[in-house]
This record gives sequence, structure tokens and C-alpha cells, in this order.
Amino acid sequence: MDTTSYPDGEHKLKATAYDTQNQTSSIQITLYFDNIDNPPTINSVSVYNNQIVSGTVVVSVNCSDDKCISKVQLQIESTNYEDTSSPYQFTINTKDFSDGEHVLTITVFDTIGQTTSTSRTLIFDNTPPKVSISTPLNNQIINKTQNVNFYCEDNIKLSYYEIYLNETRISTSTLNFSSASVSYTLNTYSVSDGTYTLRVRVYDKVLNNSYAKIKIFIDNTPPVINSVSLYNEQIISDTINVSVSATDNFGIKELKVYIDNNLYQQTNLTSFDINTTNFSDGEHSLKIEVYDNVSNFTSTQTVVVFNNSNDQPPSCYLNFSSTNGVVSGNVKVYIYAEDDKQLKSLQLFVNNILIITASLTGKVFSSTYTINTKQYQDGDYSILLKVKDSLGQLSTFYTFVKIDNTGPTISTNINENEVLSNIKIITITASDINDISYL
Ligand SMILES: [Ca+2]
Ligand SMILES: [Ca+2]
Ligand SMILES: [Ca+2]
Ligand SMILES: [Ca+2]
Repeated sequence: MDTTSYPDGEHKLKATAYDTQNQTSSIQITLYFDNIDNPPTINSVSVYNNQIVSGTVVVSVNCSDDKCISKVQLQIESTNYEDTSSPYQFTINTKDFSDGEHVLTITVFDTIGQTTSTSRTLIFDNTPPKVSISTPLNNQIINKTQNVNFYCEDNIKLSYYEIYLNETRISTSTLNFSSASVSYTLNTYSVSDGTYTLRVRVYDKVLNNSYAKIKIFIDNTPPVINSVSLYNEQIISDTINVSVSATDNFGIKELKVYIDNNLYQQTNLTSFDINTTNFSDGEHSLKIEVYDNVSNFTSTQTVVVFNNSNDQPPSCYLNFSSTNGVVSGNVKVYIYAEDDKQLKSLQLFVNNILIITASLTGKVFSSTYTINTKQYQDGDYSILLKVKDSLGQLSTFYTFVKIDNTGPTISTNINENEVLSNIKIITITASDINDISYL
């Protein structure tokens, strides 16, 4: 029987036999004719066009055939892979190929050599991005807010970046191009001063990554001025060298010196000269600002007296009547001052509290002030007199006084109305903050 002259499918074969008496007997059998074999069908492939892949990629091909599949081939350029049994899978090491676009041609064969093909274009990427930090510079000292600028690029496409300060991630953001220039504002006040590693890590779409790092110093602390080789109201003449002792956590950069609020010198040394002959005699304000490398600064201000005319400082003294240095009630204080040219002012302090101030004129001053000591508690006090001349030259006079406005305390060992007989020792006890003079 030639089955190809019949359509594929179910057929009934019936045979009838006759004997000479014309009696019959039949048999019927159901048969299936199968002469058509269609090409295979590819149902799905586990990668999609323009998919970016790296490392090892498994490509699965889901296919079927009306009869039987003999094999599936996958071809990348001149490299062929073959799988003869289901599931049809291909493990591709993308590192065996160059980065970039590659066409995967998938061909499914059935048992009579009929084929069906499809292709997928994949992008291989085994190259990490590149990143470089332009600001700050390596080993730069920074403060306040500082822009962190970096450039990154990838052979295929970037995905995101991360910025780390030491081990703390302080920023991250997505990137969607093959290159990017990024500026991030770092607020250095959010961390303590110190030495840090700033690291920028950049990822491509398949998480290949690389980083750039720099060392930075964060310094929001101004210098500390330990001392200046001039004291307040010091009298100076001609040219004087002033030295400044200052420290900073990351180093001193320079000093700025102002005389009467005008910039007089700017120097990276720790000392400077003042030529006082370029100024009028008298009091001048001297301000010194000490800067670190990122312009944090500390200033100190003093008054100095320039004297190039051989003007002599004033002299002064005071006295008052007391009994062995002890006073009470109203005390008359006699003050005397004199200068070679002109007096200017007087100040009187009790225990460093200013109680009398006066403007003076002329070369000689003398006056008596009355001080009521009852405004003070009993005890020891310092008396300080300061007199300045017209140049601002200072003269001082210093003494002590004991104030006692309280009488002695007295007691005895006998009682009121006590009856005494024979011999009785009577004790009288007296005490005072001052000495007892007599009983
Ligand atoms: Ca087939
Ligand atoms: Ca890449
Ligand atoms: Ca500093
Ligand atoms: Ca004088």
C-alpha cells in the first residue's frame, strides 16, 4: 500500500473474504497515515535584543517540532555551539569575545534536517567604567561646603555612582549615559575635622565597577593664638619685632596685621616688624589675624603706645589715714599724679572693680576722694590706681587695706545677777577681725 496517495490521518482498512458458497467474513482495522513533517517552531529564547550581558550567560531555547528535534545550534560569528537534547541551553563565556554588539543566530533542526532560525543581538560588556576626581585635589585641605567634581565614562553605559567618606556612603545617584560629569556638594560641617578618604565608585549596567579615591583633610577649626610678644598698653618706639605663637590642627598659613584697622602687613612668617616712626605718638590699636590654609582665622587685639618723642610716663600715688592699715567709716583718699607733658585720665579700682574715673588735664593733679567703707563687707581689699598721660602711657600704684566696721565681740563666764563668794576667777573673752587694742 502506498500511503502517500492518501491524506495523513486516520483511515479504516476493511477486508472481506468470500467462500464458494458466497459466504463472507470481514475484518476492520483503524490506521493512521503520517507522511507530512513540518519544520520546527522556536517558542522563546531567554535573551532579548540589545540586552547588555557580562561574564557567563546561559541562553535557553524553547522549541518544538511536530515530529522530533534533532539538535539546536547557536552561532556567534565563527563560534558554534550545539545541543542535541532538551532542555536546549548554551553557556557562553562573553569574555571569549570582544566587548560590544554580537549577533547570536539560533537554528533548530528536526530529524529530517528541516530548520528554523532566529537571532538576538546582545551587547557584551566586561569592561568597568572609568572615573576620575578633579576636585578636590589629592591631599587638599577643605572646609565649609566643598564641591566634589568627577568625570566617569563607560564603554557601554553607566548605571550609578556612590560617594564614600571613609566607609560611609554619603551620596548615590543613577546615571543613564555612557559618560557623565558629576558635581556633588560636600558639607564638611557634618563630620568632625580630620583626615578622610574620599572615594567615588561607578557602576555600569552589568555592575562592572571601579573607583577613584583621594585623601582630604577637613578643617573647620580656626588657629589658636597662644601668645603675642606685646602686652596691652606696652610703650614702644622706633622699630619693634613682634612674634606670634599660634597653632592650628592643619597648619598656619599667614598673619594679617592691622594698625588702627588698616592692613599694615600680611606675612607667612610668625613675626613682623612695626616701624612706629611712621605713626603719630600715642595709643594705637593693633589687631593680628592668624589664618590657617582654608581661611579659618582667629584674631587678637591690643592697644599699643607709640612714643618716639622721649615722652616720659606719668607717676602717681595715693594714701589715706588708717590704723595699721585698718580703716572704717568714711575714708579720705588722697591721690597725686604728675607727668612731664600732660595727664589724661585716672582710674581707681577696689578689688579690681572700677569705682572712680576722671579725665585729667595739665601736668599735675592732686585731689581727695571720700569713700564710705560701710558699703563693703569687713575684710581685706586691694586698691589700684591707674593714671595715663596724653600719649596713653600708664602708671600704676597698688596697695592693700583692711576694712573693719564691726566692734569686737565680748563674753564672760559669769551670769547676770550671779552671787559670788570667796575667790572667783572671772574670764572676759573678746575677739575682732582686727586686733583687740585694749580691755
Ligand atoms: Ca518536523
Ligand atoms: Ca562597561
Ligand atoms: Ca585649622
Ligand atoms: Ca608723659
